[in-house]
Amino acid sequence: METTAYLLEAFRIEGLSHVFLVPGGLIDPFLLPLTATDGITPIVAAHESGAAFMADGYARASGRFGACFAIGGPGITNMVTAVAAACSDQSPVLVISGQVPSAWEGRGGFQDSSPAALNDVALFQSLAKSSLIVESPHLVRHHFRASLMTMLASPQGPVHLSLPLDIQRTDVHLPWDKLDASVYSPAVIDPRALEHLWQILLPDDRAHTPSRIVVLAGAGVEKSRATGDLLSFAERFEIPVATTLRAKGTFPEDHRLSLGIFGFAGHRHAIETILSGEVEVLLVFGSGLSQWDTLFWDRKMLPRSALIHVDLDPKVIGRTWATEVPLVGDCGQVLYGLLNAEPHRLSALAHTNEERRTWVERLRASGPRYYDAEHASSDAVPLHPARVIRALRRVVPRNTVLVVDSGAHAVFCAHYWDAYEPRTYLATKLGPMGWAIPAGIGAKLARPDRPLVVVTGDGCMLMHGMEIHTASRYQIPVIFLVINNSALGNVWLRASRQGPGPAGLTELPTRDWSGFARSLGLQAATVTAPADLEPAFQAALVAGAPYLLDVRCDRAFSTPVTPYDEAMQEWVDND
Ligand SMILES: Cc1ncc(C[n+]2csc(CCOP(=O)(O)OP(=O)(O)O)c2C)c(N)n1
Ligand SMILES: [Mg+2]
Repeated sequence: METTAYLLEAFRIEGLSHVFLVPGGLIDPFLLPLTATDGITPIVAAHESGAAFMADGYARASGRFGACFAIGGPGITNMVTAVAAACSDQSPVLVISGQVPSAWEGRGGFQDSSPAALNDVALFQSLAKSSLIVESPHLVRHHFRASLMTMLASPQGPVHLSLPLDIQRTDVHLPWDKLDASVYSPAVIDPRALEHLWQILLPDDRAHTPSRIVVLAGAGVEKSRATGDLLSFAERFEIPVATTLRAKGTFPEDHRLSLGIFGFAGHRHAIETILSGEVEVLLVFGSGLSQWDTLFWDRKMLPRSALIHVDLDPKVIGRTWATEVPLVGDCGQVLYGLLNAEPHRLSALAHTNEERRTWVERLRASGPRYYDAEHASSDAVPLHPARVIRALRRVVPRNTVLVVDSGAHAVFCAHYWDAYEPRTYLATKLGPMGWAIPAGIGAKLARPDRPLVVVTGDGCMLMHGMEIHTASRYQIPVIFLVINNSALGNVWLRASRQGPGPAGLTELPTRDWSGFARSLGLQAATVTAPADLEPAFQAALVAGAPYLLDVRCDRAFSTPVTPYDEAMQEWVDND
């Protein structure tokens, strides 16, 4: 079988349904097999960054991996930001680029970006987990398999494989054996560390048994598919759960034990509880405890008795805070270990359930979960983004996937949208503007069974808005909600405090994004009045076709980040 057909067949065996590309001479041999591999549908994006962002969105929504193709040289360099975003979020994305024939390397050939010329393999070595060129037909299967293993092993991340044209045309004779998850992500946990954890939860001196235990769940819980076990653990022992923003949806945000988000854009219940000084044990599952996840490294989050930190990446344990119990391993394994402990331990831990239940009830009764909760019903015209997001949440089904871009709109989504399941709230850590537009398309292809809404800004539309054309071309029913505030809003909020000159640099002319969408074959509507929001969302939902809503908002509303800003100020003052 030819290399190109072989790789696509391997993708099919690994469970992919779609791959993303922009064609070109250096990947011409893929064209025929791309249209002739049962079960694999190729999606041609407008721009290579779009193709790679789509693969990233596909990976995040599916829990499998994403694959994209580009020519070497200008095609693959267009993917740099997308690979950086996948790297920051440990998203498994395979980038395959074509290359001039091996015998032409460095000899002045058109678009030669081989190691003897522009060297795109070296370019991606600093961004991807691996970046290899296949230099011999004997290495096709080996390098391909090694790339997939590297991509899928924890912590996951993007990989790049460069295939010269002569290699694309050679034959591979070995069969493809489906990769075994127990090989690339073995379930290992040190039993001594688990024992140490039990000693903290149930000390020999029972008089000092902690009752105020809180879980802070990060993306590691989602990656290890441990959300069910986290729910069981919380319910069995009445333990309140906060998530990081990145892990939004890992714990249902309307659950009686949910505190919401802790950290950037976080919720009042989570922030006030974790900073209260009342927490005795803080169990952190699968979070790198980054600047955002720690409310700007706020020391007040440290518990009275013990910080327990579970993560697959040993580098992040102890990076931010000293840790009582460092547990290197898979969150799912640790939760399983806790839930399946000896019966006497389980009943001893449950002894303090009643105390926790009253504590959590008090926390939740202390006031609204949201900061500035009244903004969600604002009648302002132009519209308040908080009102837009709450109205959207009311209209769309519970299982909707929200894909969120970069800007002030992202902060309103983080705070005012509620997510109930893992992989239903997709956003990046790196924050490349425009990511959500193509990532949403990839995510919808991975989860065709669910409604999918992309929330983006007018600035983001200027960067990658052209990809709505791809949704239209393939009739992929994504709803694109543009928070159109005639500004690079997030930056404008800061710049406007410096005067009209700086503010002017961040203002944008008001554009008719509905008109733009219609010109590309989408259905579209412009919303200017609060009362029109819900009918507009209903119409977009029933259309069953790509749809753009241009929602006119005021840029002057500040984002719900007051506690974060205060924590930042304290940090600046003290250090
Ligand atoms: C590629 C890239 N360039 C610049 C930035 C810095 N930045 C972050 S948010 C933002 C403005 C986004 O504007 P818009 O899409 O209109 O969203 P809004 O803030 O108005 O909601 C900018 C310029 C970025 N995150 N990514
Ligand atoms: Mg804007």
